[in-house]
Amino acid sequence: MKETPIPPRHPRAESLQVRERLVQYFKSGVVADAGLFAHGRGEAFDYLLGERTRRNALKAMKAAAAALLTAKHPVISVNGNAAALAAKDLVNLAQVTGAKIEVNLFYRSSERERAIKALLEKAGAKQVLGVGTAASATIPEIGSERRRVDPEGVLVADVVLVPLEDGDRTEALVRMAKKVIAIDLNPLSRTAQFATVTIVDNIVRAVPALVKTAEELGKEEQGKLDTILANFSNKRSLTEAINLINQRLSELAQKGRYISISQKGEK
Ligand code: PTJ
Repeated sequence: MKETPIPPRHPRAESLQVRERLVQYFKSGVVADAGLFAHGRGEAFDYLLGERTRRNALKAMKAAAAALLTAKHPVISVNGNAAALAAKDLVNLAQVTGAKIEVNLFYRSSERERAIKALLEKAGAKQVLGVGTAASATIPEIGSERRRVDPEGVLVADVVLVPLEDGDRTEALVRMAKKVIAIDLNPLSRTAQFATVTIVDNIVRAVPALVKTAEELGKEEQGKLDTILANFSNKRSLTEAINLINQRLSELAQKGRYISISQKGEK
């Protein structure tokens, strides 16, 4: 497949490289066509957040790691965008937390299921649930193809990580008394609003940071992890994220033009 080379000195090289990765995985059948739009929406919010991991996201990561580490049946649900952008880190997270990995798609097709499973296995996953006839259970509250889940995975899970979701399933899982961890750059999305713990950050930055947090918290006693989780308020965390965007926009609005072109010789 022909890739578009991104000049490394391009001022937006990192963002363009991530975009190119998604395009390539779209062409190879991992990412749904709607996944490209979803990414664009995420990019817009990342701009508003200043394209870096903020303090409220770090706090949410601690709560998320505590939830995964203290869960009886933690499951990481993987869709096309998540596999394309963070397969290796998601596999690492599963290893560190003892979580199972399940493929769960909104735009489900057996070809995409298999392509995502292969990508996860290439990244080191020993077992991938939810593929083919393994997704034999259903969550009746969900209208979409996401209702099909693995009886050994999401169905029996007490904690589910759902990076890049659509809100319906999050709502249904919370109604089923499961703890839901979301990674979503948009603090206003239904997923972000319904989840138990929302990490408002880019999946590309959030998952490796979550692995590190889980490694550190993995050394702590259960009591400490329970306290971290009990002290976390998603409402407060979302307020912080929305306030951050608000303040940042107010500051930038004062300046109007906030990027200037440096002249030759200037630093
Ligand atoms: O692979 P499938 O078939 O399961 O389909 C996956 C998509 C992403 C197409 C599907 O879940 C979907 O339509 O999602 P939505 O409703 O567009 O929601 C995606 C959310 O993820 C939006 O709130 C985006 O802001 C957010 N988002 C997009 N890219 C990123 C992101 N959040 C974190 N990191 C990103 N890189």
